[in-house]
Amino acid sequence: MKLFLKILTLLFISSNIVSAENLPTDWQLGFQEPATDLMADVINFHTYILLPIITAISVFVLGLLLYIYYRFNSVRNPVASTTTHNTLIEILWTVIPVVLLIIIAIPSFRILYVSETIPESDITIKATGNQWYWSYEYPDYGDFVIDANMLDDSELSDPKLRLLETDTQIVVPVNKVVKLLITSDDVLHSWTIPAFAVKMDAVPGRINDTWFKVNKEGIYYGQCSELCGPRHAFMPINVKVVSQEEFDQWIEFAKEEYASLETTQIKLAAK
Ligand SMILES: [Cu+2]
Repeated sequence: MKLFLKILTLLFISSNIVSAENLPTDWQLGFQEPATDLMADVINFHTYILLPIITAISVFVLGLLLYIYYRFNSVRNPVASTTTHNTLIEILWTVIPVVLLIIIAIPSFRILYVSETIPESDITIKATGNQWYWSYEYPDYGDFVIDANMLDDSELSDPKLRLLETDTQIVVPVNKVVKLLITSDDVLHSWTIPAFAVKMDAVPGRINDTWFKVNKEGIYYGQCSELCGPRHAFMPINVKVVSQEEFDQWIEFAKEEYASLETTQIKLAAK
């Protein structure tokens, strides 16, 4: 019982703890720190609405089971009840779950609506999934292509970045609405950054769109989240969020740097 209480307390506490960096951490149980208002809403919804409700339901059902096990076993209750109906209880066990589901549905649909409704965007980025790297285009700024390949373990600056760090990053300005167009060149992939509450399938022959507005500068990490082949776990996603001035400088650099490069795609096609 003590152990059970300890686990329950741990679960409750951990759900409120967020990791200090924009990285997953060892033994992490809660979410990463939110970098968008949307992710903050998702975490609040989880921690203050969903978790208390499901915990209360689980504890209540467990309590009932234990009580029945104790009170109505053959020793304490040798003559079994022949009751078949209880209208009041039947109404209660129908109405209470309906009310609970409505309480859950209202904030849940609100979050879903916000995530699906793209506000007027300041910048558009197109992300294309490839086996097994992501390539990015900035259609507002010319026709350069950035390929982001995972760094090998030997190239990492920090071992914590294993399977997360790429050779090039996409850069976006802070506090600006970024519209993301997502597609694939081969099979299904999924573009994800947990701290942004963004996860969108990359589907060949189709363009999906989503958006994010990051409120803190920094580097954010994600990974392909749709099983796409043997190197599915080796096509991470990096987003560097910087000030508008730094972004303007970077765009000038990127136009030169990546326009002249033979992209991985062209290299592969030539093989
Ligand atoms: Cu993939």
